Amino acid sequence: MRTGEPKIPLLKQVTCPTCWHEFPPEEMHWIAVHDELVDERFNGNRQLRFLPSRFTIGGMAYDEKGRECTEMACPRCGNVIIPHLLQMRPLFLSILGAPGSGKSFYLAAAVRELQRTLGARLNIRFQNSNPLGNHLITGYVKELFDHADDPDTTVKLKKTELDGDDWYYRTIINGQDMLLPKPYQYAVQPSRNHVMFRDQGGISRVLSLYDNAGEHFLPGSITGTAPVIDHLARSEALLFVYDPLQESSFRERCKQHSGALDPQVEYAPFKYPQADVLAEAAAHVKRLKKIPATELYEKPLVVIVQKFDAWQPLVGNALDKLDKVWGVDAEGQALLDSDMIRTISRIVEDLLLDVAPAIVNEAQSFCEEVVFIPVTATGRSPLVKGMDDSGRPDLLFQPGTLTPRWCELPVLYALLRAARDREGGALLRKVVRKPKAKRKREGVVPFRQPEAETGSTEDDGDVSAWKTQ
Ligand SMILES: Nc1nc2c(ncn2[C@@H]2O[C@H](COP(=O)(O)OP(=O)(O)O)[C@@H](O)[C@H]2O)c(=O)[nH]1
Ligand SMILES: [Mg+2]
Ligand SMILES: [Zn+2]
Repeated sequence: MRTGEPKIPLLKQVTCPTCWHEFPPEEMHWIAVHDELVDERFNGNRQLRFLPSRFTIGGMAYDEKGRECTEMACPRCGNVIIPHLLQMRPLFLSILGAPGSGKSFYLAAAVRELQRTLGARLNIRFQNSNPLGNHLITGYVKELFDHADDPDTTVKLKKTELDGDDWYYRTIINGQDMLLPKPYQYAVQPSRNHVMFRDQGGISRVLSLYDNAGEHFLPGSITGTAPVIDHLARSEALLFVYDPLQESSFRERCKQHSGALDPQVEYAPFKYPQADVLAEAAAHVKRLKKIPATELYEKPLVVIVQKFDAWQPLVGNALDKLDKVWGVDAEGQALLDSDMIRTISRIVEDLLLDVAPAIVNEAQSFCEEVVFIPVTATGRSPLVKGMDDSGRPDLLFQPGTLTPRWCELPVLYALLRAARDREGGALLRKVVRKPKAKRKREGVVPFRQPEAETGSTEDDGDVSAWKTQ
């Protein structure tokens, strides 16, 4: 850490984001560096994981051949534990949804938007905590958002596999082969201008995101040795990616509106029963949490209504206020207008109730708090170029031409609720509106809008003065 950075104390318990084992830091294993030191527990396929007894002055362990180690590992599953997890509490966020709903695209766009906006405009540092472990997402972001030298290049993302090593961690626990989901980890901390910079221990978090193959959420696909979706029960919020274009009623409604149609409206490459996928996830969470089927789950469910670019004609500009729901106040506190998010959520919910009500009913019978957030990961329709191996139209995009919208909001919504300390400090705070007349009398601190997007620090009059809660 640079000098002048506040010291964050060590946590009393570390949580492994791969197998969710909780253990005190003194039980941490280290990964041997010397070639000859392999781990019999993993059939000799991995470097030895061990409890060290000798350390360098800098606090690194020595392996038994005297080599200095740099990486730590979970004593249960053996996967790498990043140093941030010793100091910052984890915040698990599960991304779930049917195959083809746009989860991988969403994840890439969300990470890219969070990287661009948090540091520059919300006084929050969003750091890639695990460059090696996050390489898949970094690759997605690069593939979709980096301009290619050749303007005719088109790309698509690799399909998330059911058991590929890029997505899952294969290990042996108590002699049993296990397939565990890989977390993608990012540290979120207040930056220098944030009001909580000097006191950030309790509000900084390591975000752990999971990208499963959609098939894992289909009924009957979960087994005891592949608890690949058990992260659902650890999550602070469940992010359900819903693709309205998979519903024939929704496609019909889109066709009634003029304008260029997304190829996925003309022909849906995927048509999964998405409400059933959510129902299966709900049943799984309730089983793990031992909640009766009739009770509601306490964590929020964010239904991410994907591919907004394609269904935008159904709502016109009614959702555009989402462009201005975050900013910072005069003290540097990051703010989120969750009331406005809920207002927009009701518009989206009404549309779904009218056109494809099953998903709304399922969501309402799962969680106490449900919020519908529209997003587009691409801002535009894909191009169709022939057929793929499974006989579906091959959907491609020109890299560097994508313009995501609102993809950061589901994560900010989860941070608003979860990144808080016991003394009332918060990484993000909810803004409360005051009646206009009262605002004038009290001269409340104006809310600073994201300047690059609005081109001014003035609001459109509706939210001219904000106050934190
Ligand atoms: N129109 C539109 N299409 C999208 C968007 N995001 C993804 N898609 C399309 O949906 C397909 C499935 O997306 P993907 O992220 O691979 O789905 P996953 O199986 O849920 O991970 C992609 O091939 C894209 O063509 C979006 O924001 N807008
Ligand atoms: Mg995927
Ligand atoms: Zn573990």
